[in-house]
Amino acid sequence: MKEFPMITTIQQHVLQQQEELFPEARGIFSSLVSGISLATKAIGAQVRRAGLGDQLGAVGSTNVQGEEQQKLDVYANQMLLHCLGRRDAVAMLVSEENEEPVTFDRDHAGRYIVVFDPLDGSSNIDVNAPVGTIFSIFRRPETEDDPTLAVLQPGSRQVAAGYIVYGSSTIFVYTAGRGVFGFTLDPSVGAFVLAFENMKMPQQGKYYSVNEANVDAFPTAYREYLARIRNGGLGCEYSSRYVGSLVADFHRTLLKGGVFLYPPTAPHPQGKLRLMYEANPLAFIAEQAGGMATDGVRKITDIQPETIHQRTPLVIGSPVEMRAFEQCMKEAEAPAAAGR
Ligand code: AHM
Ligand code: MG
Repeated sequence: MKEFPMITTIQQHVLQQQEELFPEARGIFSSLVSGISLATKAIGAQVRRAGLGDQLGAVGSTNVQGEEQQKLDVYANQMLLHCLGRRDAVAMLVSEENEEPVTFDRDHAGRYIVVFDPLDGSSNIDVNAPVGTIFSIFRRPETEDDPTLAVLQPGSRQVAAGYIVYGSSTIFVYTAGRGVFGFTLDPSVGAFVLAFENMKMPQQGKYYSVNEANVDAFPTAYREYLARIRNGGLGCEYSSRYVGSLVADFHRTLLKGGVFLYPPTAPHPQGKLRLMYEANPLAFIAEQAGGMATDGVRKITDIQPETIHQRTPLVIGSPVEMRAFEQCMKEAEAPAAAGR
């Protein structure tokens, strides 16, 4: 009899990993991933239809960051809250679009906190560029009753993290601390199917990714680093690539190697990106794939957050580019220390 190639869906994969990693979790963790997968299939479908109905453009309100909310931001947020809020394992949901954590009174059943950016890069939708969803999962600390304090955990405590990129295809990338796996949405099956097994970032890439329009406002060490990259100081000829959609820029960096930077600038002295639902999940994935992530001083995953929507500078990428960045930071510190 002819043997047909079999597929592995994200649910099957998570169940297998769960048996190995969290035998005590009894399907709980996979139910969270199923909730995210369901919500993001619905979000992806709306993103693909953008322009056909009335989904494009702003709703006329701003979110907690003071940023204009797009209609699809609101839809994506509601869909994640709806699909995850019904899972018994969820104690709290924290979203870029909500000022405070959304809590569920489930006594001790709710053991996980899911933090997410429902639709990252949403200002790109109107021009048909890729956008994404980013998430991070923590255990709820047993001894902390205050929801905000329960959420404020460093990235090193993430149980799992991932992102979905709505690009030329829809791809779901996740880690639960044992490697990074990528799944492509097969629209004919309606499932995310394993397509990238144990993803590893190349040691060095040929792309650097940064909003160079801001370069005059970057700290000196960042400018020196970019000059080194451009002048062949890292032993390779680089090209620049910048979508302005973090998930898309990071996904390319994961597959092709290189470095992505969002440095501190004058309007954003703490950087623009958010620690808990942008930097942390991508840093966890980068580390699992053999890469690194820093805020210029510390590992991203070592930062103890002080507020839920806190911003951070982010430099993330392949080991060669990241070590060269650390070197630039050290050299910038040395004369400063000598002059003290
Ligand atoms: P958002 O969460 O409001 O969409 O903003 C985050 C986005 C990232 O996707 C992207 O890396 C960055 O903003 C681009 O910012 P800029 O336009 O300043 O380069
Ligand atoms: Mg975002």
